[in-house]
Amino acid sequence: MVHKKRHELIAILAENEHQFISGQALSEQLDISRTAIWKHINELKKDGYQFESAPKKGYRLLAKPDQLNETTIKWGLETEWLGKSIIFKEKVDSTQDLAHSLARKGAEHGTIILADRQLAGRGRMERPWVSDDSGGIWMSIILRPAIPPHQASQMTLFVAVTLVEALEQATGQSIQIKWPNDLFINGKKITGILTEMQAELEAIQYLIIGFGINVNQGIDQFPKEIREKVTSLKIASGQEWSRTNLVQTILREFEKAYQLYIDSGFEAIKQKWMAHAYKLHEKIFIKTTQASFSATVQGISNEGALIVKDEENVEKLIYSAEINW
Ligand code: BT5
Repeated sequence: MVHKKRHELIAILAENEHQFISGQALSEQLDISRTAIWKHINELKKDGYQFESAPKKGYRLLAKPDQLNETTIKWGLETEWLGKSIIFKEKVDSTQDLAHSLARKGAEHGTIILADRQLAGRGRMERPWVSDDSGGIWMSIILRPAIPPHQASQMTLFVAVTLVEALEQATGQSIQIKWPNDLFINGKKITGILTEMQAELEAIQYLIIGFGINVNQGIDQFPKEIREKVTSLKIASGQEWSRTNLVQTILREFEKAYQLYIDSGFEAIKQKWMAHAYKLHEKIFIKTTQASFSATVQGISNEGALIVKDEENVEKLIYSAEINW
């Protein structure tokens, strides 16, 4: 109960970012005494919130801690529909699984699910995703797009482009997209994307877009087996980043790009994808169920397939394969 009031108090102060709100007004709105308000403020200070208080004027919120939660994300969030509903968990098995169960119960388009730590984060084909650490952004977005199911693979590429742009904008790092669903900095994986869908033949019921971004982990925080091939924004840039600010930038850019994609289609995204493609025109080695061959990367198709040219200069579309990059 106490925490509910504290949550409401911070929400009121956060909504009125630059203004003082009097103890009297807060006490009326929250229906608790002014002494109780003062006690909550002191507890919030211990959590890292900073306030200015002045006699007669009341309280004003100056800074929030870099703690991911619903309130810190909502404070300063510039989106219209994305993240209107935010579910935050300190600990969860997988935000992806929680998102599925919420979507089945009717969670609205644009609901986001975030966790500080995941105990069973997963990648494609049930591969484990290391995320038992609050240094990263582990997030799933529920979307209900009016596109046919066969276009869903475009969404992974759309998300890759959007995340690259948001992260480059926020951190100044140079990021590449490795087909189909990885983001790379300096040849190492910083982000993985997992798109899952519930659909009927003609229509998508919902999409769950999950992504994990390594933000403030040091290399020792990753298991030995993957240390050679992973990185974080901190490792790459030498500084820590506010996960809250990154989440806000991502949500803002995601909403803008989503609208563009729905209104104007895939072409603009394809161009941007090409501009960030990992190993574009370079040689890779491909193993499909039918054949193994070397090829050079050319781009992507509208269906989200990788376009390559083999050694005889014949163009091929790759939908799924083991690739040696
Ligand atoms: C992916 O799968 O890259 C998609 C990862 C999606 C994770 C998000 S986090 C929020 C949401 N909730 C979930 O439970 N999942 C989503 P895939 O392409 O299959 O890559 C998996 C491989 O990446 C693993 O086999 C490791 O080699 C490597 N890996 C695992 N953890 C990593 C990490 N933290 N950073 C970089 N690489 C990692």
